[in-house]
Amino acid sequence: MLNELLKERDLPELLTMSDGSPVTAEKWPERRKELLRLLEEGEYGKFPEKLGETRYTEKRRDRTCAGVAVTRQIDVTFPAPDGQDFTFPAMLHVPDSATAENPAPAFVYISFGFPYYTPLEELMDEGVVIAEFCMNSVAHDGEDNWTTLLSPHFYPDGKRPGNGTGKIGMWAFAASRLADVLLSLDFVDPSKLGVLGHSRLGKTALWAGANDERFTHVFSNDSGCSGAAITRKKVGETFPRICQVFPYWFSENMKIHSASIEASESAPFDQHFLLAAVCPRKVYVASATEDEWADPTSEFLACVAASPAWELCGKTGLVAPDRLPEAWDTLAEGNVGYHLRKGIHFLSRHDWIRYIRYLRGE
Ligand code: GTR
Repeated sequence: MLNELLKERDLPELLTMSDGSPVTAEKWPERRKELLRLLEEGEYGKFPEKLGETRYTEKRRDRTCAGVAVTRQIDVTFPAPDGQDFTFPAMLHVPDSATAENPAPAFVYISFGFPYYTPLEELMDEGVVIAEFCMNSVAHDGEDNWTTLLSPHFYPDGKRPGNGTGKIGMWAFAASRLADVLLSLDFVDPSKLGVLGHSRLGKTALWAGANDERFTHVFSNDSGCSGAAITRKKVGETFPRICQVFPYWFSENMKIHSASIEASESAPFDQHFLLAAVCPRKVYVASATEDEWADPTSEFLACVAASPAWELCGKTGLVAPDRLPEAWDTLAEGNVGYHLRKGIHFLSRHDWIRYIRYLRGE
């Protein structure tokens, strides 16, 4: 049944190199680079290059969560493309159980603002480190003609080349810089480093995780259009609509593929390329039953369509019965994970707990 549903989407071939030759396991790293290039060129813009060391300073440290954790407020500084330093604030939430002797799994959590969607006491009780930053302290989530925060460091004259990064790329780059910080801490287990975001920040987490191979687990919560959801025959939000409302999230070139539904359905990529670019690492997608704007079926089908990449590399992709998921299904056995929560567009405790279990390898 799932194969039939995928056929109807008429997706671009994942396992054919751009020169028409078949992708082999040996050629996977090369194919992964092609996928990233297609997504850079057509959708998000070039993923920024790291130009030097990331530094941080601690501004404040408090005991939190009834005294079982410490929250550190830090400023993270990295060299921007114009040669100047850029600094953004972040929070490190560290449960007492995370020590050098017992390093903990950790998430970079890209947030809408402190403390949205963050059930911190439960998260600390689960023993995971959370490093969060707010998108609006890196790049303003609105039209600013590239004049505020990180944007003018990329486009000092306000002009952006066709494949110049959009705001999703800037947020994703900041997630990588916060990973630099986490990976310098001895109480973090580098073999369990997740990146997570909800909705527009789920798109961002996928883009960060697709590019930065230090993220071992990549989590997309209700990311929908231009995130985990297949674009071809998607319901709810479409490329034309998202680019009309949020053009600054994407590259200028994305306008080519968002000019019409037909244009979006003949792009040389679809969103299963984004999930597959995480291979051979792990990617996990979650949907909510009432989130029709994101389109749970198209999010699920992207997981199915991306899975052959893992199978080619001798790993399991999504392990799922041959039917569409039902509410509360959790499919977390493979290197592609998925769950369908009942309810609305939201990052809930149910979602967090499943992500934590997946990150821990349970
Ligand atoms: C909506 C947008 C979605 C999703 C959502 C969110 O307005 O259409 O793509 O990103 O915002 O971020 O909450």
